[in-house]
Amino acid sequence: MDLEHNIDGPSNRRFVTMEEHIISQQRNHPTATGGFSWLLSGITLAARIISAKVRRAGIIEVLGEAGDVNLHGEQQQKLDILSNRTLEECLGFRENVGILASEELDEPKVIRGSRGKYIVIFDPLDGSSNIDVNVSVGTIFAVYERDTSNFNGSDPLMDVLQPGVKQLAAGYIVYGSSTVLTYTTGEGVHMFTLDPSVGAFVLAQEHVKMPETGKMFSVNEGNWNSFPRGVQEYLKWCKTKEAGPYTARYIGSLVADFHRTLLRGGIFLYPPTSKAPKGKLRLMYEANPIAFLAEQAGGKATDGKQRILDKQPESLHERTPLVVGSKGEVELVEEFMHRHAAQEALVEG
Ligand code: AHM
Ligand code: MG
Repeated sequence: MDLEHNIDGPSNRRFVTMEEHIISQQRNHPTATGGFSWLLSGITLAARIISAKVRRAGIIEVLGEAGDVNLHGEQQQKLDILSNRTLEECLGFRENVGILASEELDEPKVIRGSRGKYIVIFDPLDGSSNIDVNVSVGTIFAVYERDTSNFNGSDPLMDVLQPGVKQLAAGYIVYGSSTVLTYTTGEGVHMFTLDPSVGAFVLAQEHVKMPETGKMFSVNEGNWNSFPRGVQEYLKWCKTKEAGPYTARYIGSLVADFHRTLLRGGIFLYPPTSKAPKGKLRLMYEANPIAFLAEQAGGKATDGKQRILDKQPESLHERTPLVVGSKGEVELVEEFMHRHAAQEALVEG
């Protein structure tokens, strides 16, 4: 997209904000009403507020456990609860948002009985335990359309349980050394940096492409003993002379680990383990939006058996194994997994 020619008006301004970018993208869709950009601007507003709270976490005493009492005798609130409330408030003002679902809510929430046609599902502050040690955290979101034939008092959970392939938009915000927002509406992946001096997300990179291969793996190897054999064999192979040199990188914050993988290439894995036999990460607000972004950037995402975006969710908080990253690297892991699954089947048979 040529933004210079898409954005009207006399301007010598050298930057494009996220809101302007969305509007200019919508011009490619003559039937668009602007409602969708209104919704996404609710997410950018929440992201700016959460970013400010994350940056001031130590100062305003929102670290630690909810329920603690701070120096002033006030009830402390965990930053992930505050982030959740911020998203609920910012999106709740958008009359076209019908249902919100979040890691912090047991069940989907219908907004003021609204008939809004969009569903927003989010992890308000992923990796929040990292915040106590000043490591990057993030917000992840996915937007779906609600089945309007279901408006008459149907169970909102039924509206929410859609496979990732139906996402209209997805993205994340990483609160790292700077705050970066990355989103897709199915027309490529675009990246913005929060400029604190103007309080706006400014376009940093359009049509981000993930390198097709990349010798970097990202996995919690502390769980090695309970990884599936195929994953163990892939990781062993990465460390051989013939394959190497690979680099290991693991932050333990999905958004930050994925952000690096998107830009540098390589692979992120969270396989099933004995502690989390179905994987640790959540399908609806972690794996699906990340998988949508990965595919839009030319990468791939699988649970080891099937494409993440094709999985039909059974529940809001269900977990999934996740292997995501450069297409070539994900296919290599798939090969290792298939080979070893076949060998194991032969032994069992
Ligand atoms: P959370 O939603 O409780 O923050 O957990 C999700 C996080 C991800 O950000 C990260 O990829 C993963 O947990 C790390 O898990 P582990 O500490 O087991 O390696
Ligand atoms: Mg999370």
